[in-house]
Order: sequence, then C-alpha cells, then structure tokens
Amino acid sequence: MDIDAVLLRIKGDIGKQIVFYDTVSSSNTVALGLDNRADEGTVIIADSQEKGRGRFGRAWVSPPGANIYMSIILRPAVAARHLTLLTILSAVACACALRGTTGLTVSVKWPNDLMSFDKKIGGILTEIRTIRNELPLAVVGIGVNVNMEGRDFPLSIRSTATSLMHETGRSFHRESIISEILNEMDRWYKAFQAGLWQAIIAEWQRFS
Ligand code: BTX
Repeated sequence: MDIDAVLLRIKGDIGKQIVFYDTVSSSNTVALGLDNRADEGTVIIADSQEKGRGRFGRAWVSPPGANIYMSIILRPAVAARHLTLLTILSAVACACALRGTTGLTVSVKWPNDLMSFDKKIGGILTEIRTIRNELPLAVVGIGVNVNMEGRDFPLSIRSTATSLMHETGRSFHRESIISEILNEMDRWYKAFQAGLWQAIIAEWQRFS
C-alpha cells in the first residue's frame, strides 16, 4: 500500500493524516484506542485485519493485499440521537466513490451494507464512544472488497459476498479508491455538519 499516493489525492480535511499498519486486530479498535490523541479526520488504514468485525460481534473477512480496511475518526458536534446519520452519510459517500471510480452500480442496503446487485461488496461499522464533557468520538469503519478473487472467499460467504474485481473482471488501484472514498466522506460530512440532512437521506434513498 502506497500511502503517499493516497495523501497526494486528498482534497479535504478527512485523510490529511493517515496512520498505516500492515496488520491490526481491527482498524476500529486501533482508532477507538487513540481517544483524544488524534485529530478529527485522522484515518487508520490496514492491509489486513486479524479480528475485523461487523455488527453484533460478527467477523469481517480481512485478508492481506487485496481489499480496503480503514477507520475514520470524527467528533461530530450534534446530539447523540443524530449520530445514526453517520452510517447513512458514509454509505452515500462510499457508493458515490465506488460508482465514480469503477463504473459499477454500487447500491446501499439498510443499515450498513454496500451491495453489487444482491451481493455484499462492502460494509460500514460505526462505533461511538461518549466521554463526559467532550464531543463524542465516532469511528466510521469501512471495509470494501476490491481485488479479492472468488476462491479467496471462505465458503461461509462465497454465495453472498463479492468484490469489485469479481464484478468487473479487472483489478483496481486501492490507493485511488481509498482517496476517493475519503474525499466523498469529507464532502458528505460537511453536508452533515451544515445540517443538510434531508439531502443526505434523499441521496441514500436514490442509492437504496
Ligand atoms: P455486518 O455485521 O453487517 O456484516 C457481517 C457479515 O457479513 C458476516 O457475518 C458475514 O456473513 C459477511 N461478511 C464477512 N466478511 C465479509 C466480506 N469481506 N465481504 C462480504 N461479506 C462479508 C458489516 O457488518 C460491517 C463491516 C465493517 C468492516 C470494517 S473493515 C474496517 C473496520 N474495522 C473493522 O473491524 N470493521 C470495519
């Protein structure tokens, strides 16, 4: 993974600082562990995860050298009841970025799946930690199957999961996709901060 190639393409505040690991337990765990030691917009990227996770403690298959696993640190200044919108805006950002970079019609499925037709091509795991008298720490974890080949999918998900390469027949430069997702995240997070929530929901419905 060439992190300089990612940094060169970053246009906004999200992704200006990137911490890269060859392997982590889970990029969300690393991000949550940084607490207040990382600026908003800092991104943890890993080439592989030993304990990648989804919701309710489910495992996220995270082999090396093929896919995207990253976690974005945010400190949204909104009431806790509005934080669910973070997953929605992240799904919109990912769908925009993946459509733009690959031409594939990636859609979103409630609440946190990225789909190509009826197969899961990625997922989002938002985890929130509230700290008394401080803005909440929100970590948006994004996993996208990029260059994973059919035979690399464990049997348990072979009929339900897919990758960008499997769908299009070509391989992709992960760095370009990462930077595009981070740029779209910046754009949609700014819309969220500006209170343009209806616009985010409308876009989500268009991709759903
Ligand atoms: P989820 O709970 O909606 O989906 C988990 C389910 O998806 C699993 O039970 C399995 O059936 C299926 N699955 C597992 N791995 C894959 C895969 N690679 N591709 C397609 N389907 C799969 C979805 O949770 C949210 C996943 C977020 C993953 C990111 S990666 C970066 C960050 N770090 C981390 O530990 N999690 C997030």
